[in-house]
Order: sequence, then C-alpha cells, then structure tokens
Amino acid sequence: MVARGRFITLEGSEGVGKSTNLARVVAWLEARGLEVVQTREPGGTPRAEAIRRLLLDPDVEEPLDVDAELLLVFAARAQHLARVIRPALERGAWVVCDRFTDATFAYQGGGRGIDPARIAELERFVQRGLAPDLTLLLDMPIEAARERVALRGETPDRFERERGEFFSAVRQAYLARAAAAPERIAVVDASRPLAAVGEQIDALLAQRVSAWR
Ligand code: Z5A
Repeated sequence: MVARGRFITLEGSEGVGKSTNLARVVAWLEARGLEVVQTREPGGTPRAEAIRRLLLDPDVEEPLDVDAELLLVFAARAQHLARVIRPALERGAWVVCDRFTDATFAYQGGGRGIDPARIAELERFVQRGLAPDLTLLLDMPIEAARERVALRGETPDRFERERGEFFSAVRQAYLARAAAAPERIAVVDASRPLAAVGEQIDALLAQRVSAWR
C-alpha cells in the first residue's frame, strides 16, 4: 500500500509572503525526491477558480452576503478536495497549498464575525477529518504587509478593499488558532528579510519531515 502523502499549508494575512515562500517549500521537498502538488485556495481546479473570481470580484452593485461568502469558500474547497487534494494524497504525493481552512476561520470568522462553531460544522461536513499536517503561519504587522501589496500597484480585490480593523481581526484570529494548535501551526516572523524567513522555513521543514519519516 502506498503511504499517504503529507499536506502542508501556508497562511497569513495579505502580503506576508505566502506565494513567495510557497515556491521555496515546493523546491525544498522536490529536492528530496518527493512528488509535490502545488495549489491554492480559493481555487485549484477550473470550477473552484471560477468561484474564486466570484469571491474576489469587487463589484459593488450586489454586495456578497457573508453566509453566501462562507458557503462559496466551502463549495470551492469541496471541489478542490475531490479533484486535486485527496487524489494527490492518496497516490502518495505531497500537497502544498496557499491557504486552506485556517483562512476561513481568520477571514470569515475573525474578519466577518461568523461564529467559529458554524465554520467548524462546514469543516466537518466538507473535509470529513482531513486536515493539514503542517501549517506555516506567516505573521507580521498588518500595515507593513499592506505596504508590500500596495507596491505591486494592482487593482485591489474585494478583500483588499477592507479596512485596517478587518485585517487586524484576521491576524488575531490566525494567532489564536496557532496558540490553540501549536503542534500543527508554526508561526514564522515574516517581517524579516526574505532570506531569514526562508531559513526558518527550511529549519521547520527539516524538523517536521524527519519526524514523519
Ligand atoms: N480567503 C477567504 O476569505 N477565506 C478562505 O477560506 C480563503 C481565502 C482560502 C485571496 O487569497 C483572498 O481569499 C484572500 C482571503 C480570501 N484575500 N485577502 N486579503 P490570496 O492568497 O490570493 O490573497 P493575498 O493574501 O492577498 O495574496 P498576496 O497578496 O499575493 O499575498 P502573499 O502571497 O502573502 O504575498 P507575496 O505575493 O508572496 O508577497 C507580497 C509582496 O511582498 C511581493 O512583492 C513579494 O516579493 C514581497 N515580499 C515577500 N516576502 C518579503 C520579505 N520577507 N521582505 C520583503 N518583501 C517581501
């Protein structure tokens, strides 16, 4: 029987460096001969990417209801799990995902104020016990991270248009989840230069991966 692959997620507020460091995690694992599937949420399949476009569309004509937002996030996740994540893990590949359900607790829970117990119900229904083996939570002050995003000069999406208080609540919700599950969620100080962040990530990977083998 093929050993199930491992599931690693990167989390954090906007601009903390998830996409940048995800590439490093993938390269680190591939250098050790592992098959790696790199993906993201919301999205990861054509239909789930279509849901992502709905979620990020800043169209102000029809504001998106918070419960509709939550259900869309989980609809995209169900599709992603069925088409990409579960098949990859079952054939022994490792999955590295830019955001997953911790983001739902942070954004829809912390940011939008939805009761975490309702999010947990959907988590059980959609994931049926599947959860990341390791989550790297990139954390830094919100203002500095938003400055990094502003430097890119792109049109802000529906989330990026939120105010500072929204992102402070998101950050606090992430940190609370890390404090409640330190064995799974490792907090990385993302305010440092990229090389220092990368070295801490390499060290965390070396420690966790050797413990799993
Ligand atoms: N969302 C949700 O509400 N509920 C959910 O369940 C899920 C998601 C799964 C889209 O996510 C939105 O979906 C997200 C929450 C919501 N919205 N927000 N905000 P996304 O992951 O696509 O969006 P994002 O967080 O805005 O991604 P991002 O802006 O691309 O940020 P990032 O990936 O963390 O950062 P980056 O692109 O790697 O780096 C940003 C810039 O900083 C870039 O120019 C880098 O070169 C630079 N950088 C990176 N690291 C450093 C260091 N260490 N020093 C200096 N500069 C750096």
